[in-house]
Parts: sequence; structure tokens; C-alpha cells
Amino acid sequence: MTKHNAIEMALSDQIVQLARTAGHLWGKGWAERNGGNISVDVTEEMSWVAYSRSRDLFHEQEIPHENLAGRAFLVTGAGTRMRDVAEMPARNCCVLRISEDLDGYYLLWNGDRQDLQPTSELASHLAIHALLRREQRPERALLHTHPNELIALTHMPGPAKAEMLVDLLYAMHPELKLILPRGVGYAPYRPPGSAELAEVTLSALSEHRVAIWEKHGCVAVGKGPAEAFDLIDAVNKSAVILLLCKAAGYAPEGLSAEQLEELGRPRGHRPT
Ligand code: 2HA
Ligand code: ZN
Repeated sequence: MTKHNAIEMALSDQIVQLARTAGHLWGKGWAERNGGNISVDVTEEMSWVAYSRSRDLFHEQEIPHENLAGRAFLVTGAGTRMRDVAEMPARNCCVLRISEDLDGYYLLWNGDRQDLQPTSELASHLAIHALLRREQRPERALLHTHPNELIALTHMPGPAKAEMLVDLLYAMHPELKLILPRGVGYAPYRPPGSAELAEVTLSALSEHRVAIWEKHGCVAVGKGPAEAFDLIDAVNKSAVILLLCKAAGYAPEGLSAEQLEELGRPRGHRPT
């Protein structure tokens, strides 16, 4: 068996799930051109795959996360289209393993495209995977995408936007509180791919599974890409409803504070 075949076999379930999710992103219209990226911690699945430490595969880059030493990630490639990831994941994703010395990573698999590099948002992805491990959280996948309606709402003018926006979203649909009872994080605008974006995302995700990226999009973590997608889909649903009400010419009534509070109570205590 060749090295590439062994990796494809070890990761077949993860590759299928990632590709299906990429198809949903494209289908939703959230993934123009190369918009969005996905990564999954596949260290466990890769544990039986022998890997090379050839310098030819090595990419020097300081990795400031001790707890990621030796870990392996399946990630979408830089500049790839989600619709291509969906159709041909093996040509549009790569697998990398962080060096034990944290001085870079080995690019172990990039299908049959030697030029393919990991996503431009790798800094944010690795910072978030390090956070998930540090906090011993169960999530292993990270998804970034550009949900239209949610982005539109982050352009809302005025101060105290973050809090107001999250409150508005929660008032639009009761399921949101049930799906994400602890709320949604909000990261103020920072340039795409920057260390600053990684930093604001980390603080937005430290208590949340979803973080809105102001004027850019959204990130979510899940046990797999499908779960992360579901969370963003639920948040964006509220954004769609809010904008539909506005488009129909009225400000939505929204769920009352009491109705929202009731959703937070244990089920048995709810009035019937
Ligand atoms: O992958 O969406 O934020 C392209 C992007 C960068
Ligand atoms: Zn983006």
C-alpha cells in the first residue's frame, strides 16, 4: 500500500463528511470563490499510519501551541473552492502533521496536487484546535464560512452592536436557545488570515461553539464538520427571519424575555 492510500483509507469517513459539508456550504450560497475553510483533528485516525519526516515535506512555520506537537489535521487547501472540495476532496484537501519541535509541519498528503497548501486561515484554525485541547472540549472540527444574512447583520450601524445583534438573533427563533444555550461569540473585524483575527476568535470561542466574524462570516466548532455546519445554519436561520421581517416592512416582535428565560429552564419545570 502506498503512503497516500494508507492516509486515504485511515481518513475515509472524515474525508466523506468534510466533502458533504463543503457541498452544503456551496449549496447555501455561503462559499463564493474560495470562501470558507474546514479543518479536522485526525490524530487518532492517523495513529496507525507510518509517516515520513522527510525535509521535502517540511514547511517551516513557528507553531506557538505546545499541545499541538505531533498532532495531525485534515484541512481544506488554500484557494480551493468548496464546490470542488465537495466533488473531489482528494484534490482539494491536505493532511499535515505538526512537528514535535513546533518549528513547522509535515505536509503528508495533498492528493495528487503537489502545489496544494493548507488553508490561508491556518493560524486561526491551529489556535482554536489548541484551545479545544487545552479546555478538554469534545469538538475536533472547525468550520469557517460566509453566511450571507449573518454577514449583512454585522454591518448594522451603531454602538454595542455585538450584544444587540446576539440578543436579536436569539429573539427570532426558540430553537437557537435550545441548540446553543450559552450564546454565540462575536469577534470584531480583523483582516482575513491574520494573527489578530486568530486572537479575537479565540476569545470569542472560549465560551462558545460559534463565533460571528464581523463583516466577514462565522466560525463554529463541532465533533465533526457536519455538527459545526448545523450550528451555523441555526444561527443564520435567525438572521434570515430577522431580515425577512424587515423586508416585509415591520420590526419583528421577537420572543419576550420571559419566553426566552423559560427556554433556559429544565424541561420538567416548564409550564405545560
Ligand atoms: O478561505 O474565507 O477567510 C478563504 C477565506 C478566508
Ligand atoms: Zn473567510
